Amino acid sequence: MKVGLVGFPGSGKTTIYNALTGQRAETGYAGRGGRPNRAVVRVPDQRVERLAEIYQPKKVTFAEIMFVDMPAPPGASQRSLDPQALAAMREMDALVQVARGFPAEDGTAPDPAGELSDLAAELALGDLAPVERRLERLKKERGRPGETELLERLKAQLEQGLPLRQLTLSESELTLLSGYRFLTLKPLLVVLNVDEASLGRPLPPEVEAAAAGLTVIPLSGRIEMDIAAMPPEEQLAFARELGLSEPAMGRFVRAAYAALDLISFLTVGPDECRAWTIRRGTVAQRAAGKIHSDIERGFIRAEVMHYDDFMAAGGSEVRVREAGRLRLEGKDYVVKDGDIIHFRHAT
Ligand SMILES: Nc1nc2c(ncn2[C@@H]2O[C@H](COP(=O)(O)OP(=O)(O)OP(=O)(O)O)[C@@H](O)[C@H]2O)c(=O)[nH]1
Ligand SMILES: [Mg+2]
Repeated sequence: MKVGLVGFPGSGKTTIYNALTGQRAETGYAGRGGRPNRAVVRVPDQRVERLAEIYQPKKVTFAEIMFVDMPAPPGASQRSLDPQALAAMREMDALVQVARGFPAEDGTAPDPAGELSDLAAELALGDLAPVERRLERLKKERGRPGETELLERLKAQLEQGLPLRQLTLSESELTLLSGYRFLTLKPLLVVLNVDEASLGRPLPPEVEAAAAGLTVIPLSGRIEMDIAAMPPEEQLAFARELGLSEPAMGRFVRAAYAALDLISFLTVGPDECRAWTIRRGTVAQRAAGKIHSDIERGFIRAEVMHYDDFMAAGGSEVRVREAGRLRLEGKDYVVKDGDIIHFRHAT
């Protein structure tokens, strides 16, 4: 999954990127105008670790997220996004807006609520342009049935500066729209980058209002970046000393999975224990395709035991089977978080 860190210049995107990935990309003005920073991180998952202890596999593989930190162009103005930035954002599966909650180096006071509403307006404008272009074309050529009506609906929403994700769109409408890769249809999460002193304070009401139902994760980028740069075995103790339950990565990933409606299923065996990330609601046959398209195509059935049942049975597949908790599921079975699955497939 590709997650883009977006926001206005100097909001702390690169700092948060370093905090989440443990990288040491250059922050501040020196980091401006370069290429995007990219890093793949593993999603912490104790279940995978426990399973690996039981199976002792040759390989252990965690779910992964790729973070992309988009640099502001040199000389970027404070509150706008250039077409290049919009294009790069379209490539992402999800977006994380970093909003500045600390005074800037030049003393400019923070205005995170303003940044949230300004970015929302920029994204809505970015989506409005292709809708208007297509509607213009549809005056001269025949579109697909219902296309004009659908696009008029989107236009009305975007003209009010509102995101498309607030509309109720059917599966077939979403399919028709998939080529646009609309920015305001992508899952969006907000990181409020606050000063050390503001950690633990409740969210300011104006930020809550501007976030309009989005998940807001308060983080102190600078502290978290320092934590992420420490040896792994010292990170937890240091975070606890600062009154944080754990380093940013774990807190962020949990909030992000919940907000993005992501879950993990697991596969086990002597070769590999592994977590796979899917959208909630994915059926077994589609989930199999995460592993390999051949397994999806030749899908016969899924043998499923839940991680909790497996652990309750002392980590023994035989005992899970005896307890009647090993299930055979068909292609339309909706996969649950923590399902340990063995796919039977024709080759
Ligand atoms: N006080 C404080 N300063 C921070 C924090 N996070 C970032 N900064 C500072 O804010 C400045 C900008 O941070 P960056 O991470 O480079 O911001 P950016 O969003 O990547 O900036 P551009 O790439 O130029 O758009 C740097 O001087 C950081 O050290 C924080 O949590 N607290
Ligand atoms: Mg940066």
